Amino acid sequence: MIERFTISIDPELMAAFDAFITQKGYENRSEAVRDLIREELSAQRLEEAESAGQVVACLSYVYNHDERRLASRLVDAQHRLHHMSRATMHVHLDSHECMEVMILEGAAAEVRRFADDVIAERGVRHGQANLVPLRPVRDHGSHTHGEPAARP
Ligand code: NI
Repeated sequence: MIERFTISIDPELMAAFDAFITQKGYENRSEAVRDLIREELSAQRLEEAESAGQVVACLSYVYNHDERRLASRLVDAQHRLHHMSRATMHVHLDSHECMEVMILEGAAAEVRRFADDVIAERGVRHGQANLVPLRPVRDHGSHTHGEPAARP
């Protein structure tokens, strides 16, 4: 069941929003609005969870592996935080540049601190962390991963 609602908006803001939609490649306004609402609600849940809550996070960054001390500092940091690290992917972009993507899970504050530390490292560029709050009860039985749902 889909709910529909109408909103009032001034032409200038509408034009800016339409430009945003085009730039982001959304099919239509509804999809863009849904994503913005989800993002905002998720940010709010994240704030609520920030003190004690658990999150999963995707941390990505680019660095030059010729900076030996940086490369080993990053590896040291990853080993120190191994209890939060779910997966790390290292991609050699060219003969010098590397991109790493880390999936972290842990207390929101601790994950945030680690991500901020890595991003702030000198020589780390394009650092970004996307924290996703986990629901209080993690129920993996109620959704599928594309396979047909089991019949009752
Ligand atoms: Ni590399």
